[in-house]
Amino acid sequence: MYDMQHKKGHYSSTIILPTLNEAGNIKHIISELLERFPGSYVIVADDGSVDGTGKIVGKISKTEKRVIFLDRKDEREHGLTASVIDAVLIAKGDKIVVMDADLQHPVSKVNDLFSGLEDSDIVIGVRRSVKNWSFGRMVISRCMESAARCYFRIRGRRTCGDMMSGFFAVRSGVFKMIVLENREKFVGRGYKILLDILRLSPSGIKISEVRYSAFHMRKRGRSKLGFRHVIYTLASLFS
Ligand SMILES: Nc1nc2c(ncn2[C@@H]2O[C@H](COP(=O)(O)OP(=O)(O)O)[C@@H](O)[C@H]2O)c(=O)[nH]1
Ligand SMILES: [Mg+2]
Repeated sequence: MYDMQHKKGHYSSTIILPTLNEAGNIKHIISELLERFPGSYVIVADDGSVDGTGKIVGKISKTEKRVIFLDRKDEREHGLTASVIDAVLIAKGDKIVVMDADLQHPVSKVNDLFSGLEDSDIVIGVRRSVKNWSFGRMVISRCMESAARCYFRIRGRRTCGDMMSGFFAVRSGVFKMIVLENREKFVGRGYKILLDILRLSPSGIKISEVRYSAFHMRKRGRSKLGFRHVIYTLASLFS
């Protein structure tokens, strides 16, 4: 199994969870990740949740050194992308996974993402299908995905099976390099950091995919995706 190095006291990877009002989910996902990945750090990058998420994570991080609470409530720029970027810059180990904190991404697939990094720089979790999405959300998602694919093809860049995935892994060195060299080109308030990474990554980067079918419905809390994020995604594409 991938996650063995912890036995030597060496933490080999970091899992980043961006959060905004995930009090109903955060405890659950942290304990599942800690149990399955004893050699990983978990960074919770919280954007000033008002439902107590920060309090819960702060408390856990006091007794569990593998949990790092990145409290962004006083930051000037809020947003999912900006939060992940800040977390990447303090991430430890040579592998980074980014996933939602709302239990929609299967924890059971995280190991496949990590393993994929043995011979790729970026490994993307690709959803086979999404059930129970509203018609509107499905249409917007498909349109954005097609627009992204078209734009990337025109630019001669590689596409992948889910350009908008929020569930992916990147080698730390590659991730930090892309962020440090292009910080101002990321759309911080945006929702689709993977698009920025793919757009800004140097040619020659090796990308692979891990398919998963279980994209769970949210059980607690609600989606923060709004119309403005569509605009930010377009900005990610065309800037
Ligand atoms: N730090 C941060 N996290 C966010 C923000 N918006 C959403 N999130 C988190 O990003 C993940 C995905 O958000 P969600 O609303 O579930 O998006 P959806 O799955 O596309 O509907 C969840 O863990 C959210 O708590 C934000 O502005 N800042
Ligand atoms: Mg979600």
